[in-house]
Amino acid sequence: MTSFAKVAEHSARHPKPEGVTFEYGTAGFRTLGETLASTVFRSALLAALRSQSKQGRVIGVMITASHNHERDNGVKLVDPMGEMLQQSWEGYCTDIANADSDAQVVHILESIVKAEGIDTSIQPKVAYARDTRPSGPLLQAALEDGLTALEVEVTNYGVVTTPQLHYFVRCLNTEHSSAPYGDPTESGYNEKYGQAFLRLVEGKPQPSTLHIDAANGVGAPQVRKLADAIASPYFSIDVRNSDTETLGKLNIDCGADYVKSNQRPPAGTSLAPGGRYCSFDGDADRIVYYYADEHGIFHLLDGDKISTLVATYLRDLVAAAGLSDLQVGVVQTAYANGSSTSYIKDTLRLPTVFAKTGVKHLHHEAERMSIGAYFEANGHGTVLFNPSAVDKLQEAKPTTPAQADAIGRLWALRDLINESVGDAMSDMLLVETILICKGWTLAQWDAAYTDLPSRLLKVVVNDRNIFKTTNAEQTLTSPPGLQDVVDALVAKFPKGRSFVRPSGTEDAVRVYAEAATRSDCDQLAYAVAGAVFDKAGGRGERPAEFL
Ligand code: NG1
Ligand code: ZN
Repeated sequence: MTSFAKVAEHSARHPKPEGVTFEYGTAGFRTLGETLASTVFRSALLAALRSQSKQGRVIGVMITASHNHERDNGVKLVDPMGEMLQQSWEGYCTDIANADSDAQVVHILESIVKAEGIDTSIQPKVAYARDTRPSGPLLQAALEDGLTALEVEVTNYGVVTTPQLHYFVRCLNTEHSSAPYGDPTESGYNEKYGQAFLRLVEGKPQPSTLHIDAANGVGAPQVRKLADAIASPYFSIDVRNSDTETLGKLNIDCGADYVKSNQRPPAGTSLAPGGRYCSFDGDADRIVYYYADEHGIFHLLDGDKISTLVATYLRDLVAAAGLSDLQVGVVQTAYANGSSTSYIKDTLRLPTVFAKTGVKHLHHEAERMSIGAYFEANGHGTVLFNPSAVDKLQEAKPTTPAQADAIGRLWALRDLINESVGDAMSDMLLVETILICKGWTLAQWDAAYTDLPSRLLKVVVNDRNIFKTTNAEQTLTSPPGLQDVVDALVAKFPKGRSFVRPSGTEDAVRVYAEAATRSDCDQLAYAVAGAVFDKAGGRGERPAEFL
């Protein structure tokens, strides 16, 4: 029987900072690392209850702030199949993080036990890890104190990527099932993905070196271990921005978020024409590729380019396997470039839907498809095989060697993909596989369609909670009248599109715009951002670079 007797005493060691309100957002809690100890301690308590509510299955806890600044940190819970925490529990997280006293922390735990009908005699189990941030060790200690208070059975994975932790959780919970996901260790991870990769590429021409910008984060040591496990010229890599020791380097002037937001290579990287480059973010769940053409012009291959590449490849394989009733679909968010959406609909003729920002929303939409590829434009995404698709693959009776080969490749692809969550390393191996099999350069991959110029801006306002949206976050319902202003501005620009939504991870409002030309796009973006600033309580400097 789990007792809450020790909770108040342990909780007193991690006082909640005065005047701070915490919110479990799109990717868990995320804020200044130095303010997070109480929240991480309390997240440990909730992870224990969540585990008991899931009959003692393992719940994951990851301490990371992804692509954000090094002084930030965050914590999120991972559900038993490696997916994001069920949304109905996010409110509990927010409530307990904001509890004003140690007694209230205990009271909230008791009320969750009651509301969820939790059997507290079940042994709770939690697996946890952190990224390379300097505040990580202290927050980990707070987490461990919470786990000790509830006598949780723990597995500490140390410093690993976020998707590795998701993978471990899924492995731990399927270990003794009829479909074990894999060995729940780092070497099990490297083995599973590395072997699947080699199965798919062996016998094809070998690619040139891939230059990987690891954002000075945890992806650097981990991708090196992956390469050691693969130990093949099919995966020849050069890891840059791999300094996880020096303070102040994580995600600074490098990494997937920098490259995508600024649409330029990491600082200090000159791109050799024909060279192959990619960037991870600080916890290695996002990846973007890029190259320079013969004129030295930078070209970005973002999450939309990855999802179209992957969806095309899967569609062709499914057809080659003779499994025409297996439908490949694509899930995007409103941040997907308009050209990619048109390409999926009009050229690939595949079903596509828009989900709200945040991978949990995309993941749920993709679960509804036979084979669903979901990617955010920023490079976070993966592919899901619906259980009915897996059954069809199992029942498939190939009548030709070509069909048998395609079915074998679909199985190998399923092993190559981290289905629990978007994973820079697994996605990288997937992209590499497709490029190797097609014998394509990055420019050949890029040729499918041309992105419309786009711009993403941030506006700081007094209260971002007044911003409410509908229509997969593309239409504002509040503040009143602001959507009409956006619509009127959009109407002025050919191929114009713009939308405004509150960020789920930062205290700001995001403005996205695209249009037929760079100049139109920038004018539109800054006009919308200016309108948000003027009409909805903008703070600081008015966004007005071009007007
Ligand atoms: P917010 O801050 O809600 O826009 C950002 C990204 C999301 C997602 C989360 C989690 C954009 C525009 N937004 O969310 O796609 O990745 O962070 O990290 O890229
Ligand atoms: Zn990340």
